[in-house]
Amino acid sequence: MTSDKAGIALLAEIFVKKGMEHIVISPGSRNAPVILSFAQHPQIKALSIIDERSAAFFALGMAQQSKQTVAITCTSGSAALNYAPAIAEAYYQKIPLLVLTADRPQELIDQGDGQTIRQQNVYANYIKKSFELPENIDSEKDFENAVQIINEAINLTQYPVAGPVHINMPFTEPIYEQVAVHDFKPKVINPEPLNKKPGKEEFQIFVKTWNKSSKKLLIAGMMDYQPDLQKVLKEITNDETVMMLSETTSNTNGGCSCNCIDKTVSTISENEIDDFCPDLLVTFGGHVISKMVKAFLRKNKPAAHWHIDLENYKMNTYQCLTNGIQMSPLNFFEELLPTIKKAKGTFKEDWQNRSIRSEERHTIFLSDCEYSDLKVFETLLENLPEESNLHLGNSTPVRYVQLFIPGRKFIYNSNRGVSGIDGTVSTAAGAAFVNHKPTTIITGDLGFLYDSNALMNHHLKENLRIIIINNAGGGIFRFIPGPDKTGELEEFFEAKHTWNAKYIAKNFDVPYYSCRDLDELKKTLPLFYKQMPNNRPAILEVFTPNDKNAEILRSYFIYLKD
Ligand SMILES: Cc1ncc(C[n+]2csc(CCOP(=O)(O)OP(=O)(O)O)c2C)c(N)n1
Ligand SMILES: [Mg+2]
Repeated sequence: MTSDKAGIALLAEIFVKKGMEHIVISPGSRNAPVILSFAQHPQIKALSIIDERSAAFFALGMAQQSKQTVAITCTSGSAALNYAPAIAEAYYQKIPLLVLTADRPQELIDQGDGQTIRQQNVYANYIKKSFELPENIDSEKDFENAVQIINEAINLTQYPVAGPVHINMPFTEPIYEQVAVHDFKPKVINPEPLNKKPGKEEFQIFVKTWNKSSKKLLIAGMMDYQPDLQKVLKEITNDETVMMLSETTSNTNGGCSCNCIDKTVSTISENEIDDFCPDLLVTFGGHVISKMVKAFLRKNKPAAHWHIDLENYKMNTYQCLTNGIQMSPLNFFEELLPTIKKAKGTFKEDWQNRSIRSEERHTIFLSDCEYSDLKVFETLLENLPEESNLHLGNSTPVRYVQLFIPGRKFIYNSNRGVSGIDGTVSTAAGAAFVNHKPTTIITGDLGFLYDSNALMNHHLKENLRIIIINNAGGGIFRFIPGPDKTGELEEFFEAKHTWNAKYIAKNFDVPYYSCRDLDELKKTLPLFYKQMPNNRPAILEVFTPNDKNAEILRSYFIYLKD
C-alpha cells in the first residue's frame, strides 16, 4: 500500500529508482503520507527516530559514510526547525540529505491553525535549493512537473557536489488514505556531469607560477580518504620546494606531509617567518581546524594563493586568494603533475625538520605529563581498535587529536562544517549504523549532555563506542585567551557543573564505564571495546581535572617552542 497522495508516492518511487534506500522518520501526523509511502515500500529501509535534531544528525552520519542520499521526514511547525542544525552542517560539510517537511496548505498558514509556521524555504541560508511538491497529480502536466521537481531535488543532493536539498509538502486532509498502487511510470532524469576545466592558456599560467615558485605550500582541508588523490599528491610533494600540511580530518596520511599543524606552526618565531612562509599557497578540501595556520598565513601573506574546489572555489580563508580554481583537486593535480618541474631548495626540509623537532619534544613532554586531558588523549589514541572510524567532538577533543600523528588506519570525521556541539554523538551513531567498523566518538561532557537524545534511539549498533571527556564544563574556555580574564569564566563560559552520564546511560540501557586516572583507563579500555551483552554500544566517561588541563596544554606549547 502507499499514500493516495500521488505526488508523494511518485517521490518514493523515484527515490528507489535512483538507488537511494534510507529514510529517517520522526513521528507526526502531518507527514502521514510520507510515512505511508516510504515505510511500506519494500525497497526502502525506514528508521524511526523521535527527536528531529538528533534524527537529522543521525541521517547526516549515515550519508557521510555511505555517500548515498539519506532522506529525513518530519511533521510541520517547530519539528522542521529542529532539523536546521544538521542541515547547516550538511551544507558546509557537503553531505547529501533530502529533507522532506510536511506542511499545512498555504491558505492555513498564519490563520491560527495548530503546528504551523512559514515553512517555504525555511532553511534559506544553508540549503542547496528548496522545492514545493504538489500533493496531487490531476493531469499529464502535473505529472511532468512533479517528475521534474523530484528528479532535480534528488540530483541536487549529489551534483555537482553533495549537500542538503529541501522539499516542503503541503498536505490537505484527509492524509491517511491509502491505495494499492498508482498508475504511473516514473521517469528518472540523470544530471549532466560537471566537468569544469580552466582553458589551456589559463592553465599554462598556473604551471608557470608553480615552476617559478621556490616555496610551495599545500594545505589539505577536511575530506574523505581518496586513494587516487593520495597517489598524485605523493608525486607532487616529492620535491624539495613543496610541503604539504594536513590534519587528521584531511584523511590524507600519505607520508608526505606534516600532519600536526599546530605543533609545528606554534614554534615558528618572528625571525624564521621567511623560511616557512610560502610564495605559493595551494589549498583544497573543506574547513581547516588549525586557527594557528590561518593566523600565520593571514599575517604573512604568500604572493599567490589558489583554492581548488568544484563549488566553493572562491573561499578566501587566508585572505590572500589570487585564483579560485573550479575543479576537483584530483583533476587539478593530475593535470598539473606532468607539466611541472621539480626544483631544489630547503623549504620542505625546513618544515620537516621543525616537525620532527616538535615531535621529539612532544614525546618528552608527554612522558612526564600529569594526568590531564592531554595525557588521556595520548592513551586513548594508542588503544583504539585498528581501522577505527573516529568521530571527534567539537571543542577540545578535535583539537587535542590534532596533536598526535594520525594513526593506525583511522578514518577521522568531525562536524567541522559549522562546529556545533549539538549533534556529534547522533552523527557518530548514524555513521556506526552504516559502516560496520568500530566507530568511536570522543566528545566533551557538554557536547554529550547537549546531544544525549542520541541515546533515545532504537538503532544504536554494537560497533558504537562513546567516550566522554568529562572536565566539568567547556574546558576550551579555560584555554583560549579572553574568558579567563573575566569574572564570568566559570558560570557563563565554562558553564561548570557536576553532572555525569551514568544515569542517562542507565535510562537507555547502554553499558557504562568510568575512569578517574590513567591506570584505570588503561585497564578499562580493553573491557570497553569487548562485545557488550545484547550487542549494545557502550559509554566510557573519563573524568579529568578542569583546573589543570588548560595549564598543562599551555605548558606543552611553551615547551614545544623552547
Ligand atoms: C550548538 C553550539 N552551542 C554553543 C557552542 C559554543 N561552544 C563551543 S565549545 C563549547 C563547550 C563545549 O564543552 P565540552 O563539550 O565539555 O568540551 P570541552 O571544551 O570541555 O572540550 C561551547 C559551548 C557551539 N559550538 N555549538
Ligand atoms: Mg568539557
